[in-house]
Amino acid sequence: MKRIVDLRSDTVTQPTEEMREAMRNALVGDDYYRDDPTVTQLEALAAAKFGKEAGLFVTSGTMGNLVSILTHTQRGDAIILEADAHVYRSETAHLAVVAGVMPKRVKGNRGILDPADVEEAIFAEGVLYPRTSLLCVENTHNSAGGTCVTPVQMSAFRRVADIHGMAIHVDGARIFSAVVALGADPQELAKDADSLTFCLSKNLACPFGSLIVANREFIERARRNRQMVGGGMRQAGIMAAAGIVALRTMIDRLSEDHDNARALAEALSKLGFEIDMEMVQTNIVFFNVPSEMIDAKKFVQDLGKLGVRVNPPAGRRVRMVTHYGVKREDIDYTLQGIKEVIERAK
Ligand code: TLP
Repeated sequence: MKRIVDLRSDTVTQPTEEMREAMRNALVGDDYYRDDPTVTQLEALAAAKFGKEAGLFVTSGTMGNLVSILTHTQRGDAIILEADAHVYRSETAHLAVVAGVMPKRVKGNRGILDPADVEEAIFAEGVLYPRTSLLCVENTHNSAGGTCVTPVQMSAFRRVADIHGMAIHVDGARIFSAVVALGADPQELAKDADSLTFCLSKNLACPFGSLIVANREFIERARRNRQMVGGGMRQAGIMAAAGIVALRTMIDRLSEDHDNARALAEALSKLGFEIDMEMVQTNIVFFNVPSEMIDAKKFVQDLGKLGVRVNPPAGRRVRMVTHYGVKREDIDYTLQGIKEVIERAK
């Protein structure tokens, strides 16, 4: 059988055997009545991991971000986020359609905001201006190539936020990649955030779900907002069971994905692809396909024929994501395929 290497995203991961077993055996109940012991356990575990009081199980990263934003803001508020933040670019405009907030985009350096620029972006006080109630920080930053926000940078955001009465939400869809790459304590990384969302269904390889962690009062209000957007769940322990396994077994291994991404990036660079190696910090590799080498669309299509799956390029820009389902031999196979494809295009 032809090898398939799926580099489209870490969302393509299959659950581990241990997850499937835990899901099959999970104790469940109606979570509306707070009767699902497995959901309750996962929420407590997630909160403890980040040193927060409480957690809330939600269906997706998008829902986690939306519910958090709804809980922090009022309609008509402004929120500050990095210019290419996932919340802004890739969440179907829920900021506008559902939350009714105004995004104020600030360009970061490789996705990382400068606190001085954040401060400058805050609207003045007065009847003319929206209230700037929230700063959203993405860690790791997806479209900047999986770059990490450090605890020191978080503290600098906190100082600005405190001066201006702003809350901080972290879109930590891949926060555990930052934890592992920085060698940081998750509590240290989360301590300056008022709320944080992380995903189980990406690099941690679960089939479903994300969590919001924050203080108890925030989580109670977030629970109402989750209900409002249709995210109230029943016997969700079936899903939560996989999350409990993930938090125990899938974090330390992320360094393997990071090493694979690094190896892939270094080889791509040697082959003549344009790549900013400083952006390759975790499991995401972005690079440009030089047009004189091959047309980027053709490059992706030809790789697909060899079983190497990659999302369609944005112009000349291609993304490859490493994950639990990609072993070192798959990276070697991918590189072999890339060499073949560019050789044939000569
Ligand atoms: N990222 C996905 C999607 O863009 C399809 C991907 O393949 O990378 N925050 C960040 C930083 C994300 O990367 C994503 C998803 C989300 C939020 C949303 O999570 P989901 O897909 O669970 O709604």
